[in-house]
Amino acid sequence: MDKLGILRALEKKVLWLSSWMIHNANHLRDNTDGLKVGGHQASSASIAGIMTALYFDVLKSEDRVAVKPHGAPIFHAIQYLLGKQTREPMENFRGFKGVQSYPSRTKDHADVDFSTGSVGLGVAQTLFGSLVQDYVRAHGWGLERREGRMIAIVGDAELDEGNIFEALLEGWKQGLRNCWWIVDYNRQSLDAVVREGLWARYEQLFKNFGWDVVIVKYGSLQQAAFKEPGGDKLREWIDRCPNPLYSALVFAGGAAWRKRLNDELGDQGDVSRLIEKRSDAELVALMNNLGGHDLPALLDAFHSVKGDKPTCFICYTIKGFGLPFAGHKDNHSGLMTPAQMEVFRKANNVREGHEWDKFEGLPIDAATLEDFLAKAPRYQGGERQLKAARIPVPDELAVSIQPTMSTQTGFGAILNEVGRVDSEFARRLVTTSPDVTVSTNLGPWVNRRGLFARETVADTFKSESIPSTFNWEFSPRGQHIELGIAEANLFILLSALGLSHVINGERLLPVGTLYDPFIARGLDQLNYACYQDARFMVVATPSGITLAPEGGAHQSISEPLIGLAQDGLASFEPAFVDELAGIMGWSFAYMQKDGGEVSERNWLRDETGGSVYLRLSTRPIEQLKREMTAELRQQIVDGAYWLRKPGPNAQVIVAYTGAVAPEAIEAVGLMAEDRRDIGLLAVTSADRLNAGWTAAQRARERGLVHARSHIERLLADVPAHCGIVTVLDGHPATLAWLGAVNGHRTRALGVEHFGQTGSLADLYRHYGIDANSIVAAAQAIAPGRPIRHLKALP
Ligand SMILES: Cc1ncc(C[n+]2csc(CCOP(=O)(O)OP(=O)(O)O)c2C)c(N)n1
Ligand SMILES: [Mg+2]
Repeated sequence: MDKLGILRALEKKVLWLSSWMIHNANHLRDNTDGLKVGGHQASSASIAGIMTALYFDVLKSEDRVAVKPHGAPIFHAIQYLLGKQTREPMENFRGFKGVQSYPSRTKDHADVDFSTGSVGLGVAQTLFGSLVQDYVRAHGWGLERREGRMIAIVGDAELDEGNIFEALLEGWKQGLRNCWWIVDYNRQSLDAVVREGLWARYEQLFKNFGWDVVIVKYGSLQQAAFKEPGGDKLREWIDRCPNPLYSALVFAGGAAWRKRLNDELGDQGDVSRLIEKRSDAELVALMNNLGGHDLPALLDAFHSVKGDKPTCFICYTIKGFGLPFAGHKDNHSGLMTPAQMEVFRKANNVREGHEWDKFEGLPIDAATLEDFLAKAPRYQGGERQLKAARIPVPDELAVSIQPTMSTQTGFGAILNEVGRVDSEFARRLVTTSPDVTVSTNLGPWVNRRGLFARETVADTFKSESIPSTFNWEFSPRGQHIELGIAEANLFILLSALGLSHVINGERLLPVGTLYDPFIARGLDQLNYACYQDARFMVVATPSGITLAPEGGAHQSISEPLIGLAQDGLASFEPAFVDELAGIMGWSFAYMQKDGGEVSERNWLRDETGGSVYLRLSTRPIEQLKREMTAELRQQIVDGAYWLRKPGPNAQVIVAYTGAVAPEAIEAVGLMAEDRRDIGLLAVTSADRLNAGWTAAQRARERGLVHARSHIERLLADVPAHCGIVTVLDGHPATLAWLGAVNGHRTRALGVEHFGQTGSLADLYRHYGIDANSIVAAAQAIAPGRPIRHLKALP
């Protein structure tokens, strides 16, 4: 049997297994909750041919793939045939611990290169994955490995997602190579049939950005028919036929094709005979034979690409190809009925009870198929999920602390110090920013380490001897990747940099900066990066209403809650630069931990690691003169420490986070005259405190009776009647939960409404986070003698 025959048999099997997997989950498996299970038989069928050509022939071990999310069943079926997936999780598709609805690096225990799910993101991930591969190799790492192609299988409607075009532009700027986007051009989205002639817009667009475009429109049967007498007329008809009509005829079948073609091409000599001489079945085979379902056409297209130019393949397909609802515009969530499945089973020669057998019903013997699969180029290069050693991180990141300083300045100073020394740690650091490099204080680091580009570009201002604070020279050795203003790109680039250890086998320590409010602009991308366990540090600065004159459009309110709730991201908001230095040192080690399940004993993910979010400020505040002990550093990392420990008769404590430290300190100072036992709690990470508390409670409920979290220990001696005033420049709910730890009455101060321009004093007063408001809140929840200094509130 020749290769093509084997691939055709495997294509059939892949379609069968994917359809059966979905059928089994929806119709056969016990359904205990009455919820629809779902799965996309039609979208999967659409890529059966493309995926067969790729995984069984075209892909090499070093290639990396993002599969269209709802085509996951095809991916799982292929992995099963290749011996990388077992039957049980497939029987449990979309069930607990079963194979996932959308390919997942972390949840599928199979060989997933990039997770997908939120359409558009996996596509951009391949582009940035390729840029990162170039970065790694330009720095002289991993050169013993072959360069991989980064490949996305893209739904045509997926191309409506704007993030793809943001990525495309960035790819052009950075000289993208080795990237393939294979568009499943079935001309159907979830709801509808797509606009006519989209392919031509895409063709132009991709070419404009320096890509090659390969249109895989006609299958080999069609190509042969076009060469017959009258074939050119048939081809013209196909090219003229509107998308919805073609889809409808595909759905309607042979008789409908014949009628329509006769109506429009009858009595026209050669072309009429071309149609007449075919049976209905042959006519269907011919008209359905679009390039994206034709293995010879696909193999030819993929294998013809030489060189590393980015390439977009537009593969014409039919949604639901080979299934009863092929071409029907409502087929997105369509499932074959049990009766239809029965017909499909018989058509595939699958005996009852043998539905999961790998080679059941194929016209080729098992030994031949096994042998072919064992030789698939995809698995000829050893282990595909790579590992990289940890980079040693100094315990203490050096920084010289000025008497008055902001955390943002501190951040720049710390990186500047790191950049000064030629250590492995410094070499593996890579920074990036969407056009806010200078304004987030990365300038000194970039001056030392340079900008990255594959080709050297001199700084014209420097060569023209025009003085400038910043050296803007690009070279392959540079360690800062400058992005255009697109926060979505920042997070996908961080996602790609942060997976380098598993994708390229070379560890990077990525640090990305942006303004805090614009996290929301790339939030889905941030979530996506965390979901696939990429490891990075995102530094968001400035933040809150503290950037007062900038006004409400740039002031962030909800970001601390994002930091609290985002899985896979440890969030910190330090007030002082010595805290920041401790947190950053710890973070670079945390980013390198091994991953895996979060266990009850591992409350703070300290064994499994994750990414880190630092919310910083431009407000210069007076620094504390103190010794940074190991114990204090640990408390800072765990999320809080007593700046002033409350006495046994405390009536009130103030817990603050971040840039409002001076207000909290001032308020406590004012109150201390009358309330000697007052306490002041510095909260450096509401996120880690909260995670620890939740996990400790859960652990106790499961029998670990001695489990205590950091915040429980800190509050253990605070008397029951004591009130807590919490305050931060962000949404008050971030710290409001502190009262629930031990049942203390709590008043949570913060910002709930859009900010506005003003001076710091104006705004802190207006939003009620100044010292006066803190004192007033304390008076209200823990009445004592009125404080003399208290001013009337506005
Ligand atoms: C960001 C996002 N929005 C919406 C969805 C829901 N969704 C899943 S598939 C789909 C349509 C995709 O159409 P297309 O890309 O053409 O793939 P096809 O189903 O035709 O294979 C939509 C809207 C999603 N997964 N992600
Ligand atoms: Mg589509």
